[in-house]
Amino acid sequence: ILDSMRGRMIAENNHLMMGGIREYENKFANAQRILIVACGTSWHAGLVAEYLIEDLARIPVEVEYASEFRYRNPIVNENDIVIAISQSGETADTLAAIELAKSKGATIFGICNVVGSSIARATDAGAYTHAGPEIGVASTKAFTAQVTVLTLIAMIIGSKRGTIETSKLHQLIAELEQIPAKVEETLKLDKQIEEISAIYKDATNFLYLGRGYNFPVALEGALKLKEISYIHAEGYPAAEMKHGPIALIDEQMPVVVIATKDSSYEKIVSNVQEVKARKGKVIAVVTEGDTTIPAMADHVIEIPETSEHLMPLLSVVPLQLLSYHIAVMRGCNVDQPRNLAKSVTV
Ligand code: F1P
Repeated sequence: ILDSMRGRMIAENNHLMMGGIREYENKFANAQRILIVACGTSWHAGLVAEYLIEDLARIPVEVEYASEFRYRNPIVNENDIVIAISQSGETADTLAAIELAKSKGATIFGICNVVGSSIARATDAGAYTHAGPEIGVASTKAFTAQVTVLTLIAMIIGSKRGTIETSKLHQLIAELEQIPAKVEETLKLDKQIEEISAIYKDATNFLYLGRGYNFPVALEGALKLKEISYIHAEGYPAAEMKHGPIALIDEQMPVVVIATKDSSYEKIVSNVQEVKARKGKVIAVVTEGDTTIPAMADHVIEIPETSEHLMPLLSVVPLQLLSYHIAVMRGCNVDQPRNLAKSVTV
């Protein structure tokens, strides 16, 4: 991890996407703005990066669906850095967004899983996630790997720019080292999540709520359920609930709340109260040892504690397992969901 903080591990492992993070450290540190383009799960990883980079490196970040960006007339400047994220490296929308940004002189940094893919070749520099092939169509481990690379980028730029305190940086590095073991711990929740899945497998709608770093995770949880279980699901920032989705809540509505201990914890406690007051069924993902939300929730999934900056790496796992079990119980093909292609090349 320390090596990768100096850009070495990532840069040296990435022969094809020349440059790597280290060579572009200065460029990133001096960027006026970072634009992130991606689709689907990769877009959600980009949203986590917006929170990370703005918080740790204090550079403005915009995250765009490549499928929109490519068709509008966006403002892109020569001193912008565009990060393109794609598991397959073949997504046509993301490739077209890259070409558009390139034509306006921006520097393109790719984060891809597939070595030598079209997106890897179209970028100026980049980092491979090396997550191995995704067996199924829906991205899962690619998300974790993308968020890890993006976390390192935010930490590297933040330390270069002096916007992150050394003690904080060391704390994050130490916590990052513990993430693999904590993911293992989280995977042990499989049986419990299977039991919860059996209760809700016939639901027709799901709501996913999260705040801060867990907001993109709520979006990702909802997307996974849609993709592999074919259940209508919506992800929302919990604070937006009162602006519309709250009207949907009744005793039929399962609400997955990602409510780990972080800077927005007190606020999400009141969101859970709002859901319970309307008789919604709360499946809460909480930090181990929490007692406040478990006292209100219908089902509690406890995951290990970590810094809020790293929490998406853990909190996404129970949501992936929930979608997986519900899909299997509904007889869906989790590896090859209907209507979805591994690489969306049109
Ligand atoms: C983007 C994506 C995936 C999704 C599905 C369709 O792919 O939307 O996130 O799970 O496979 O494509 P990519 O650009 O990350 O390869």
